[in-house]
Amino acid sequence: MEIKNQYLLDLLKRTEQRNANEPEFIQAVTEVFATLEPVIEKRQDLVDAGVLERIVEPERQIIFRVPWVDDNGKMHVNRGFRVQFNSAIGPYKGGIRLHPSVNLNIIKFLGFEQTFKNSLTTLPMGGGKGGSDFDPKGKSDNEIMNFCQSFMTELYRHIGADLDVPAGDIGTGAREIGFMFGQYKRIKNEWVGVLTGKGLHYGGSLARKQATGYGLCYFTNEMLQANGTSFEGKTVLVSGSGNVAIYACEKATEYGAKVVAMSDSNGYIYDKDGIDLNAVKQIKEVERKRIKEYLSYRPNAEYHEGCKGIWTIPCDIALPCATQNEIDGESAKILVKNGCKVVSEGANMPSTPEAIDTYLSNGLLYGPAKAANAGGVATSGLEMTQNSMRLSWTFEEVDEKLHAIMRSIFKACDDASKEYGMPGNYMAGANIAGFIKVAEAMKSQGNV
Ligand code: NDP
Ligand code: 2IT
Repeated sequence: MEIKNQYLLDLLKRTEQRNANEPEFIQAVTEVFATLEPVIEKRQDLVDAGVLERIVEPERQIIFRVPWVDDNGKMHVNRGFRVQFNSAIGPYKGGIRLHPSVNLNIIKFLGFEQTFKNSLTTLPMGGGKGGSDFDPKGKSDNEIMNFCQSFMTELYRHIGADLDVPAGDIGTGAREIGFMFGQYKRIKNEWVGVLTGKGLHYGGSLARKQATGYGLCYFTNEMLQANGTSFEGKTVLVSGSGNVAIYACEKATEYGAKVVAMSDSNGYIYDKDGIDLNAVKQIKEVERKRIKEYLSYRPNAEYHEGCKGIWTIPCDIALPCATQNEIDGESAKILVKNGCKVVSEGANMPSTPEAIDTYLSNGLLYGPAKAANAGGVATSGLEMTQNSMRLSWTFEEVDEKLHAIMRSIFKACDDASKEYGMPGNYMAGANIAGFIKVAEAMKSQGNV
């Protein structure tokens, strides 16, 4: 990925200088800029309107103290973030990540990506992201509740159903959303759809839990079909074993593929007969234990320490569904050497720039995160619609809408890649299609 356009190079340099020590944010901006050259050359009006200078600067960034007390009465202090990146096409929208690695840089890269992803969904949602360096692992339900209530006690004043609608991400699932929603309602004394990913008894949408993983497979299936192939009979690796990974595994298996490996941050399991997903759900969704426990359900499977090794297993299709930069250049080369033909991203920015170069130069089909994993936030958008209408759709209705959205996202990426002279480069297509809608909206709204 090389940028030649002088205007983009100068702006990237200024962005790097103004955001020193934010490598993931700069990585995300660089990737988008590298694919926008043909747009910039055609659309001087967008350059004149200062759209790019504005799009790399969040509209608002909030950082706050989150004090909470553990079960032994000890006080802890974490740092909370909400970055409201862009509201050109709708209220800020994006998840809340709870993981010790969270800092402003991580939340900014995620908020930047979210802006383009949400644009691709076809729904009216702007981009935002939040989180904390709180580590939910090993905490009791009571400690999780104390943290979530403290987090919301500050966050509530910055969000709203027509302003900013957070949701889940790493470390934030239905349990955490429930505690945050309860605290928001209590403080504001109003019941509104201010969070998505809610429980089904109180305004959550059917199929939201499955949406990111299913959507990833719907997108990947479109990409495979457009290139004359399918999931049928393919060997698949799915990294991670959280919300996205579990439902990617489920849908890929339904499509006739065999998923042979999954992982967590400690290590990976390899089951040559195909993953027993009920065992994984029991371990991860019910017991909240480590993936290593899989061996007690399937003694013939293998467990290996370290998460990178998963990419050394021969496969046809890799679906990274854990975290950023989990596939580096070296892992990408091993995947290619072992015959992998497709990489489609459930996680946000799971491939390093070197990995992406390796996919593209070896002719792999590459489904970039902001298109491939957009099914989660799209279904959050559908949850917002149901909340506003005060009704709930059936699982089938939501799933059908999700499927249609993923088809339209693939088409938008495919069309843009062709229109701008890079057919088959869905990363370029996703960045261009996502960008143009936000840029047009920003230009129309003037200097804001
Ligand atoms: P979960 O918390 O449910 O699961 C995360 C999984 O990834 C776990 O298996 C976790 O292992 C692993 N993981 C997390 N961090 C690391 C790390 N630093 N190194 C290795 N493994 C790690 O999160 P989700 O499934 O919701 O999210 C996974 C990815 O998908 C993220 O990139 C997220 O941003 C993205 N995403 C999520 C959406 C959603 O709707 N939830 C929508 C779109 C994208 P462990 O348990 O050991 O930490
Ligand atoms: O990265 C993502 O798109 C998400 N974590 C989902 C965000 C949402 O608002 O549903």
